[in-house]
Amino acid sequence: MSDAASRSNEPLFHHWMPFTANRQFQESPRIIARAEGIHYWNTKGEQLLDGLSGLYTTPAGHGRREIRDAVARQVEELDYAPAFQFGVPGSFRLAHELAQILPEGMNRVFFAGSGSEAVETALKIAIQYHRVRGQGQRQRLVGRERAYHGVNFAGWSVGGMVKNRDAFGLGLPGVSHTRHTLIPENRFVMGQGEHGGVDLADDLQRLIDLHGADTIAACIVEPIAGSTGVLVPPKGYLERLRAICDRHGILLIFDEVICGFGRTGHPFAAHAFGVKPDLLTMAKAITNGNIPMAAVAVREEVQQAIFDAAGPDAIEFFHGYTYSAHPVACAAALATLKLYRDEDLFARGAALSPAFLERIAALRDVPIVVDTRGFGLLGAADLAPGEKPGARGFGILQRCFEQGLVLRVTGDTVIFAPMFITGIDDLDRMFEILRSVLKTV
Ligand code: PXG
Repeated sequence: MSDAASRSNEPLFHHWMPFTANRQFQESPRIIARAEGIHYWNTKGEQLLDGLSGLYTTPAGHGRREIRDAVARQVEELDYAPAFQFGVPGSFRLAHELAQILPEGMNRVFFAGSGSEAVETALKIAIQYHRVRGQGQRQRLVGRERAYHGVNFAGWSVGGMVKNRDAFGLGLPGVSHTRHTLIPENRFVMGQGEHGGVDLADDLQRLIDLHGADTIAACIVEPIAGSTGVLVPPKGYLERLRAICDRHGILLIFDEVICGFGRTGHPFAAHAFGVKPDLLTMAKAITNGNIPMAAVAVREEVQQAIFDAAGPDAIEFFHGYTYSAHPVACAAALATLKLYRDEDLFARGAALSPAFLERIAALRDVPIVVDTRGFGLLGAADLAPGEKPGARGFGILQRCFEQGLVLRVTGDTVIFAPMFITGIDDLDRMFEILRSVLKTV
């Protein structure tokens, strides 16, 4: 045992863990103590394969020296400066670099500290945009069933994960949801399904018919719904959403907190699917997970409308966080983008995708696997529930960890999101472990 945690007798119960069965965890802790490349080590010094790129955060691999050095240099040079009415050099450089890889015209970037904050920011920009253009009645927000847009109030309100909503009351008023896009006709399809795209997107039109377009500010979707189990948009779905939004003056927001930075084989899912939103949220892989950071990219005209409405010396947007454009996060992000460029990592991820998707699809031969889905380096398999929904999934998580594999489980769905630097042998090992565990549950 090499780490402090394994030697200490400190109780575990003081830390109230997020999205975790705390008491169950305290009974059998899964503690990750060290990481490098595509591996973790637990407190016993045993090696684990990271099949989830951190938490979709770390596609360039753990322990990248280039990022560590940039962070260390930045802490030495400027650890922090006030975020409001003052600037730091890195944020302007970073926003400029992001604008080079974002869809054309999405070249205004607002920084936040987490994906949840980025979502709140995007929704507030959307509402203010309409207000400054004399359409303050456009306040309704449209989300989707099974969506995950973080845990803050607007985010969970537009989100559609039932467990994330039901303990917290009514949420934001004026929120409507379209159906999710997982339909039986597209079962076992890898990539985009042929069925349902237009019909499902037309849910937005139905909400417009019901509430009136002039009450709707924005429609927010994850291009691929990640957390809920990798729901790939059927063909034509995103295009149809875009067309409906255009026809009715509704802003389209892509939440790319998971999809962004090469996960789809392209810089952003907007590129992968050829549909451009008005606002785009990103987080996680922006710093390769090394330092918390998130951002909202905004179409130039959206920002311009908000700027035009304010006096030349006025604060245009009464919003921001203490850690918006934190200098250390900016340094980590700049070093990360450089790694993505220097090592051509998005292309490397794209090149790995067919082998990955093939292995996900091949899980179909396991009797308890009832669906497989995937796109780029995001893949999932649904399992038939065991005696209680979620029990089988949790058992798999636990046993995979014991066998040396970290993946994600939601309910009875297993999710893989391998790093872009993963080798074929590593992929084989991951699926070998999963398959051996699937035989036991
Ligand atoms: N939007 C999307 C699409 C996300 O996936 C958030 C917003 C919120 O980001 P923050 O940084 O506030 O957590 C997310 C986060 C999982 C899992 O296991 C996914 C997320 C977070 C935690 C767990 O799928 N995504």
